[in-house]
Amino acid sequence: MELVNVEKKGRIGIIVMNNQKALNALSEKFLGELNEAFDVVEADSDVDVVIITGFEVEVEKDGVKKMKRSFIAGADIKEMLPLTPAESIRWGKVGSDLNLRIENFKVPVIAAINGFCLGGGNELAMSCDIRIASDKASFGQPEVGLGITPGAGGTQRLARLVGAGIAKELIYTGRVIKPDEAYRIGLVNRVVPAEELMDTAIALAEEILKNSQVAVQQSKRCINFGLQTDIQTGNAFEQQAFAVTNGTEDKKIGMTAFVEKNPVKNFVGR
Ligand code: DAK
Repeated sequence: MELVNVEKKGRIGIIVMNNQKALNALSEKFLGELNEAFDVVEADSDVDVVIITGFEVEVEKDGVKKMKRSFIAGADIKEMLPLTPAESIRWGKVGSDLNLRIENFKVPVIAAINGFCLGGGNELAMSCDIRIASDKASFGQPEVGLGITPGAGGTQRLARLVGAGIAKELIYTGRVIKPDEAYRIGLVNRVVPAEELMDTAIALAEEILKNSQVAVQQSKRCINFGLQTDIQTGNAFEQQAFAVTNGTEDKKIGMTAFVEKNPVKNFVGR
């Protein structure tokens, strides 16, 4: 992969998007590499949480040093410009499918949003389980200003996350908002200083990793399923997950530790 790096820290897979020239704009090639990066972490059975973030490098222009960073500055406008309606369906499927893949990824995916998080970038971030923002990030769905609608779940996931009224305001205006507003409307879970972003995401991942991963993954399935159905069907689905976790070694480990007044040492993930 040229534009995406995959690193590993213990049981955390870290995907770093590194398409610096285009601020991580989502071209077909870049999306292909992002899929490959998810293939890598998916194939590694030791990885129980994934963090996805963007590049951050120091650059010098006219003798002045500054940080250049981006999460994803949207879908690649230069690639989209010549698309016909028919071509846009094939082209758009790659991005849409990747977001569904992330949303349904077996293990939790945390977006550590370090910079521009626009259009298709915000759509990808919203497909992640949890979003942590740097104070240098910016968010928006600016598609209508380019004459198109959001196309990779923006109208659907933004309305579900922040409510229809706020989603409509953001999408109709295309306004770009700062992290404090993103936090206020519930688009991100928290905002931290840029230099603390990765440590915060890793600490959060480690907090998740202390628990039973069967139970975490079953919880993820229940929440995602429940958001798309009525409460009775959602509760029935949850009952199934509860039954699954009641047959695991992790349940014995967790509950025995409680009853014997010991801390849980190690869950085994089954
Ligand atoms: N596409 C292509 N290139 C981009 C880009 C983008 N979205 N964003 C930035 N770049 C490129 C710039 O063209 C520039 O390249 P060169 O000119 O140097 O070759 C380089 O990155 C640096 O950008 P700037 O010079 O503009 O950098 P600044 O710091 O001045 O500004 C910016 C950064 C992020 C504010 C600005 O670049 C910007 O406004 N970018 C566009 C943001 C935007 O409108 N994004 C939304 C795009 S629409 C779908 C799935 C998804 C979508 C649609 C359908 N289907 C599944 C159907 C999504 C649509 C979108 O995301």
